[in-house]
Amino acid sequence: MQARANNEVGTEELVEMFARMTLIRACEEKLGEDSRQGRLPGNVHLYAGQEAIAVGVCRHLSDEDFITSTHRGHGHFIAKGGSPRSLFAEVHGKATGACQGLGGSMHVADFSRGMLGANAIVGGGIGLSAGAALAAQNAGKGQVAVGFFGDGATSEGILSEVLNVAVLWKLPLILVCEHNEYSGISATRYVVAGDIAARAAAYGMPAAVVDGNDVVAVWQEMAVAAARAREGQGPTFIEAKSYRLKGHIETEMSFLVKKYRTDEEVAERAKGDPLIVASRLLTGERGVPQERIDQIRQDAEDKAEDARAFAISSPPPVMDAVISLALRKG
Ligand SMILES: Cc1ncc(C[n+]2csc(CCOP(=O)(O)OP(=O)(O)O)c2C)c(N)n1
Repeated sequence: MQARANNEVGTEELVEMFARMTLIRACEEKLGEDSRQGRLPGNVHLYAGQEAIAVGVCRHLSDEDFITSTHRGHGHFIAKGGSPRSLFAEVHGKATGACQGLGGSMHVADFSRGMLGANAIVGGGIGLSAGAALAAQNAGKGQVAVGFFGDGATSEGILSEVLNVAVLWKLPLILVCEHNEYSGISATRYVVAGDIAARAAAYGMPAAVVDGNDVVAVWQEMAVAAARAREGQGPTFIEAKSYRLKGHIETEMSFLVKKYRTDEEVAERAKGDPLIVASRLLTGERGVPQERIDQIRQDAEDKAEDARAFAISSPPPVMDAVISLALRKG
């Protein structure tokens, strides 16, 4: 996807992005239900509320480009073109999953789409994205790499190392910090010192702060960053400000002794839900009929339900596969 000369997002482009965001939300809602009902072998960290970031960024990427993700990786997986069926099957721990059911929610990956994996290590994806960017630079085919990470991950030392080397080597790297205001169950303002984007600027990396609830704003910023990377001008840092609508993990209220944010705060911030922002823009300024929006929602619902049914009816991993994959050489 190329940025248009005037950097405007066309209406059909916006419809496509809204559809992808809606699909991510439908998948997250159903995986959340599955988690609460005890159907999953592990926890899920849901991406709901941050869809505009993954979609606005990945819309500029092809299967040849790379992304690395976080422990909140379902949205990145779908935004990069991963199939809902392989996502659900993986999260349900089934043999038909993206990683044959051996990774689970925090390790969803699809190398055929350039999705190099969710990552249980906070900040772990940042280093991998730099490695992917170096490989892309060496290949010389104009590929780029994107590293997604949370605001909490900016306190990890790996970020400083990557900022430094990416600027020195002019890597085709885009670092996307998803600032959702919380680092686990701690408010980020208590655990992250200073200004996040200023850290990148201090290393000489162009840094932008963008409204991460506005897919158009993200798309526009990423258009500039991707063009810079593809033209060999080096890395860009994007801090996208958003809000995590769900818990840190879906079942957190079953063990937390005290709430770390008020219901009023969540309700207030839910008014800025990126899906609401995008659908308002489509039906208002862009004149898209409400029926088309409703149809997109229904399609997303159907795809997510199909993916869930597929996962539930799929077989578990077979022990032979576990052993042969674990011991595979080369
Ligand atoms: C290296 C490391 N330290 C601590 C943890 C435990 N942990 C898991 S998620 C998380 C919070 C991460 O916050 P942030 O990067 O802002 O991501 P968010 O959960 O807000 O998406 C922590 C501390 C971990 N998984 N890895």
